[in-house]
Amino acid sequence: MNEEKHTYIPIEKLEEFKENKDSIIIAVQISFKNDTEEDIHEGLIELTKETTSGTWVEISTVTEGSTQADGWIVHEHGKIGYIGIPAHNWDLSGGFNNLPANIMGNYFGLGTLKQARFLDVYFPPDIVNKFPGPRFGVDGIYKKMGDMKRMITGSIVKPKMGLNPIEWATVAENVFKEADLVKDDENLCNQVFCPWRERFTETMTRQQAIIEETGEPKMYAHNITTIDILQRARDVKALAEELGTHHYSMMVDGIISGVNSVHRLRMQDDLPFPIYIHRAMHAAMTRSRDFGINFLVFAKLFRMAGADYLHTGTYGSGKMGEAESLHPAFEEDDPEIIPLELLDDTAYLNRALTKSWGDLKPTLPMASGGLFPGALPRIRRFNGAIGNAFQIGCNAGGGIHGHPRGTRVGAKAFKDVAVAVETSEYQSLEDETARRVYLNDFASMDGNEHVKQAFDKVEWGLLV
Ligand code: CAP
Ligand code: MG
Repeated sequence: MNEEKHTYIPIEKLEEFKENKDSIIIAVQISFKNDTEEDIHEGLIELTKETTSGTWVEISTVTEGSTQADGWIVHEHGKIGYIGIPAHNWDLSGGFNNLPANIMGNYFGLGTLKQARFLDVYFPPDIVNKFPGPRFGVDGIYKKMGDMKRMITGSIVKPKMGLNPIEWATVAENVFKEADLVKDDENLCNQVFCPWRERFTETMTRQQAIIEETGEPKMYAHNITTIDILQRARDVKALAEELGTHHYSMMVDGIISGVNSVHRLRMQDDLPFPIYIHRAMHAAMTRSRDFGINFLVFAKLFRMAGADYLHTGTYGSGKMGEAESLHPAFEEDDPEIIPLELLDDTAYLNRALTKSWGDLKPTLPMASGGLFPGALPRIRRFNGAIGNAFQIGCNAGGGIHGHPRGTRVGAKAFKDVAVAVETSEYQSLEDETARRVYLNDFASMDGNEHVKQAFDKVEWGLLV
């Protein structure tokens, strides 16, 4: 069991997969009693009963028919159980409001379990294809961004709260003058100090003027996470039509409002706008190694529900994560086995978001959280190593507004580094030293002082 304790077998790689491929399969890591093989098996039986048709004691009301909803253990791998759940246990008419109780409901509360971490989920293709997936997807988003052949660069207006609409829009305008995307922060919506209508109007008016002046594509992800998300989306659409603009996405705090709210928004054909999912609050469930839900599960659900953009981390280059290494397994399309601790690495998440999956379009991963211009080369290298090249969005809040020469110059530095790492010369460089030399030479060129100031800023630096 020792070697197994530290590895994970992707569900589709199980030797028992073929005979279980028409069922839902969940992978859960548990701790039970003394964690002997027998204890783990017993704990998995308890978990299986609790998440399908059973309860904590034998009952007299079981019928021959009721066993159609029973779950079973597909495979055991160390402390990980792969549990089969009949596909019909998911009331598809209930969408993503019925699913969670079937795959991540009661078992976290079982007092007998000393650990329960939901690692991964598999759905049969005919379930996956019942969901719409992204309306635009990676290609559709890049088409809206003029098919730019580089990472999309964006910013979150900071301070994230407290600015009035004019102040907010002025910061946004300075970003739009250089970079591609501006988003509301996760907690800014319609506060008294920054009503959404005024913020949207002031921002989109400025954005429109910059688009007309430069001809460059721009995108504003406007937070509609409110009581009635669909009504707010329709109100935003009506205001945008009044303003004569359409360069915006609907941003939803997807964990907070629920996958179902994203799916319902995606199903509105009168609201054909990109859906941008921020994952605020995810860490309350994803960070613990004892009880929780791996973000990989949410990434799959949000892709099915229709997320065009989804925050998935920074390959360990920012404030939200430990520095990540690029495990060789991630350079394969479908690794047979991976180190368990890497299951929520950005590389694995981004592969899940973008690899072929039923009829679903790929969702564009967004990297955000403590980023700065000098962080982009490392992100580009990791993204290229998993086969996604420049197809990723990168946002910086403090890493743009904290530039010594202010927001506009910070946004220019952020965008200029994204351009610099796309040159064929840079892309041909194999080793870290050569890449570092190239970028420092680039920063030392006349006219690139703003980049050098970003690389020299002690809290930022240069990651290749
Ligand atoms: C980043 C950010 C993002 C989180 C998201 C923030 O600001 O706006 O919401 O980083 O993290 O509020 O911290 P900075 P994740 O660029 O100033 O750090 O993408 O992991 O959900
Ligand atoms: Mg934020």
